[in-house]
Amino acid sequence: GSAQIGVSGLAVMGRNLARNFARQGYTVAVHNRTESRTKALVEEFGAEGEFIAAHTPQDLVTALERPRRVMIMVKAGAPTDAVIEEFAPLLEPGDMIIDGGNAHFLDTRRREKALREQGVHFVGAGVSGGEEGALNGPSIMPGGSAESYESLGPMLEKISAKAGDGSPCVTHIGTDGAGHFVKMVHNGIEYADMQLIGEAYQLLRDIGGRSPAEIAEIFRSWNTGRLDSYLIEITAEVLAHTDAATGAPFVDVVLDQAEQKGTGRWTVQIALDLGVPVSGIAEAVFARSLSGHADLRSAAEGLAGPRPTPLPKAEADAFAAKVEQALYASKIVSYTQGFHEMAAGAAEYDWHLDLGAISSIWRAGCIIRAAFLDRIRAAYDAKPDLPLLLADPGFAREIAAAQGDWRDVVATASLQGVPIPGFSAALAYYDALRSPRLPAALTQAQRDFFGAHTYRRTDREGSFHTLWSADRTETDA
Ligand code: NBP
Repeated sequence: GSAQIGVSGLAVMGRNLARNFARQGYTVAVHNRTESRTKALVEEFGAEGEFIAAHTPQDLVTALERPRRVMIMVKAGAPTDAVIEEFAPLLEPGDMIIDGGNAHFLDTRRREKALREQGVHFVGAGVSGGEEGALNGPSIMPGGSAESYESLGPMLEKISAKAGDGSPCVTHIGTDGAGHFVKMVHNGIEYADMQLIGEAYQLLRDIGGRSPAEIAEIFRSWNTGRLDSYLIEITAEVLAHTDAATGAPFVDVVLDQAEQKGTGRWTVQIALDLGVPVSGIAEAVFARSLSGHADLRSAAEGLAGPRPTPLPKAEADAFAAKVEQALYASKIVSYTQGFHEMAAGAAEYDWHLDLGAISSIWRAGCIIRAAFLDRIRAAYDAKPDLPLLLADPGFAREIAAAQGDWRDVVATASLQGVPIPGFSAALAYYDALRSPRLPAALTQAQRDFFGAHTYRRTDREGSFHTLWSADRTETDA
């Protein structure tokens, strides 16, 4: 065979990735369960490069040079297993299967282990950036063996997005499921970013008294500063958009019930398993979930509480500046939590995650791309084992400067009855970490009281239990 790569699964993502490879000069063998998609790709885009249309998995494998690289881009879950089962018997030791779908990293670990026994490299690769990214350059997070990256890396570097400094937005993340794990956390952070932006919007609207078009202008100005990011940019575009049918601001005609495909939920589920407090990401997932409970929301209609009163015009600009501070500080917190989850995942699964390199491959090609990621990169460059991102001297200084406004915004929202779970959870996380004493001491005492769960003391080593139902003397546990 003469093709350098095969792509099986030619819905939006697979088709665009195949075109991206072809445009970069690779010969691409293409295959899809339903053959009409294969035909359509070659008919519509065949002129963009060298494609070999494969009727069957065997045809695809035959078309490939060795070691073979088969990228599968099908619906995550059972379809991925089905496609792996079709290809695996056709491959030889040294060949590679790359799963570019949104697989759960525990599935990727299982698949990698099974294929390794056969000598086939299985590369779970997170691919971010949606269909546009797939075509013009995604951020790619490949896991799998270091050996597979030697063969695959240069190709992925070619098709990947390039950061402002020209470096490719792909790096070998780590073995087995590391790539899909990091992609999962990326998506969790994306949920948090979107939630925080949503809260800023609601504050500017309900308390700031601004129209969607005015808020679009505010976001545009923020986008020239430290919040410069793709999500802020598209938020401004959405808010400036008018619904053609009604002439109303577009955002006002969209039903306010958010949906989700699951990666944010996974981020929180795994964080719970790892014991990592990702409260900001969790609030973002819960906020989507709450919005979708139309039944609960209508049952709550008319419950007591304030309705926000917009500030006088003269105060609105100052308020917007405070919201920017609160948004930025909360963003630092949600990235801190996401990076903590990656460090904990690395410890649990024995990966060597380079957190600075990971932040730098998110600078282009993915949904959370932002100027901010250069700052994170710099923080890990300065201190690769940084235990707490927000304690990096630069971020700590910015939070110190932002916190007065952050507290003001959270307090104002609370008094006015505007829900901002992301901003408040972020602030609570920050204050809890800073607190010299936490009520966890009381929790431990309660646990010892009702369940003899024991406690440790501040003044002596060891575990202790108080005989609560007897004479309340303390015993060594
Ligand atoms: P879909 O997730 O919609 O999957 C459709 C593809 O899966 C088609 O090629 C379909 O073949 C194939 N397929 C299914 Br469904 N069941 C199959 C089976 N049992 N055997 C063989 N093929 C099967 O495609 P997508 O939106 O292009 O996404 C592909 C992957 O990339 C997913 O894992 C997705 O989560 C991930 N992803 C998507 C985006 C995005 O923006 N859409 C972004 C990042 C990652 P058919 O044509 O014969 O039905």
